[in-house]
Amino acid sequence: DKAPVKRALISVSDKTGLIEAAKALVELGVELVSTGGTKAAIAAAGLAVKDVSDLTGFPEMMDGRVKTLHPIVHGGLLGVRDAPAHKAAMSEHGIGGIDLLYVNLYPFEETVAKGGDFAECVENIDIGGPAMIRSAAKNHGYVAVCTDPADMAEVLAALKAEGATTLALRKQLAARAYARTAAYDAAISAWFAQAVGDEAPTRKAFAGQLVQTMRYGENPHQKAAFYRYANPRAGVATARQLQGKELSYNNINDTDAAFELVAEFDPAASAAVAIIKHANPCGVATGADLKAAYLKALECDAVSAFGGIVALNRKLDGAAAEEIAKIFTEVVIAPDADEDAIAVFAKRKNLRLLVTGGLPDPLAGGETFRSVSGGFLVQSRDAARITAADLKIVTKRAPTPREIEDMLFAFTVAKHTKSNAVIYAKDGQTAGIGAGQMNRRDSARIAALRAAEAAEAAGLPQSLAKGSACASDAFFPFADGLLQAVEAGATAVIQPGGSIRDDEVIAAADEAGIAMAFTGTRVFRH
Ligand code: 93A
Repeated sequence: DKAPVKRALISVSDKTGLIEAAKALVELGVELVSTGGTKAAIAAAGLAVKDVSDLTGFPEMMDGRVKTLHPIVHGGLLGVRDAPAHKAAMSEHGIGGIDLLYVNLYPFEETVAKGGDFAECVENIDIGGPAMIRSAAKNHGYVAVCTDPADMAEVLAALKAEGATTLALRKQLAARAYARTAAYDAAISAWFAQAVGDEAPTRKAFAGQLVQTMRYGENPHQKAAFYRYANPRAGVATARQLQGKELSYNNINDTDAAFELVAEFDPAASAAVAIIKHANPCGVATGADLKAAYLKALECDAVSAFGGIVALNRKLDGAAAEEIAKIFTEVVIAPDADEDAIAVFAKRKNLRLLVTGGLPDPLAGGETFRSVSGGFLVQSRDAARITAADLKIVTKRAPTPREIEDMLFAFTVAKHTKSNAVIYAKDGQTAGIGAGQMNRRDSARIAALRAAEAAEAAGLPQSLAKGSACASDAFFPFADGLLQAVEAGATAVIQPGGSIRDDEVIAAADEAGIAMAFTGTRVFRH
């Protein structure tokens, strides 16, 4: 899989580092071929270099619009070196192989950024450069393609060390090359779309496959569409809808929140159900079966569950479906559904049933995006997973094994709840959820209120939070939030720790006789 480099084609608009690279290649015995300006620069440094025109027998023409767009160039980049028919074509037409391509493109993005007029921007759309990059990258089996000085440095290092590039390196370079041409074309289409006042081309430019256009977005005056990555992981974007109305923008957003949450619970260990409203959980529970888990999840906040999204971590069965069908539910999502469940839901025409064939991997990598005015934020997925081994017990009293289970359960739910998140949980059931508040004490208070009201609705003598574990997605900055949890009935607290007032908070916990553990990991979600 080693490929030596006998001939290199260099065509660069940004000539930074060009001479150094050309010199290094010449020293390695590589023959250089270049386009007009690049050739002039290399020749001026006293290095031997051929003109592309000498190869093609055609001059650069039409203001340079046509200089490398020729079968001699593309045949040299695309020819499969050990395919007999390709070899024959190369010798018949006098096509010599090009083993290394170094191209950077006309400065389109820079021209737009500096406010170039329409004609100037159009003239800076590079055609021949991307064509060569794409040819070379396609033929990575034999050709190394570089689109920036860092790529060149890697290739030079490989040539110096081994006199050849490895297939692994050439594949990496090809992947980067296509990312570069994709970004370049995305920049062109975004600029063009803006210039002609049409947003549709921008949507087309997303590296995704259109799943559906929605009637509207988060609100009726907003337009919306749903895309799937070219290579999606299991989840909402790959789900099959078995029945019900078309999914709305908010349905999809909420369903994703529900499914990502329920996927945290290993289906082999227990059944798990999450009920979501406005992208926040209003009830989460595990149980021996889905019906038991659903009833526990529902008990947490049956009022909010109305019109919610229900996600399950196991194949939906008839018994669970019967319970779910008792109240109005927008969407149900599960890895699969059995015949009984499908029969139960068939009577509920409006209920949307989605099956995915699997659960999203909570530990998977990948990125999440968020737009900001004039740009976007990218971060790696929150794949944090806290286990008992990660906990640092900071109080005099250590948590019991049962408390530890409740703590981990509550912290997992907190990870999927908008900040500030405070969760009370007991016996694999959320007892109270406080989400999306501007201060942690309010979240603790709301969670306590929910726990008390849920108990009242269920006719229980004491709050669901009695004897619960309390999770906080970030540290308690003061003791007041913790005291709120103690007052609600929590006997154990799990939180990241790391406040400058940790000592105060720990002292308050000790005084109240509760157990507390630090995770060292914060799980904000905004
Ligand atoms: O106008 S082009 O799209 N037509 C071409 O055939 C072509 N071949 C290379 N632009 C073309 N290039 C670009 O010229 C390269 O991508 C590079 O950015 C630039 C280098 O030109 P020069 O060597 O004359 O400075």
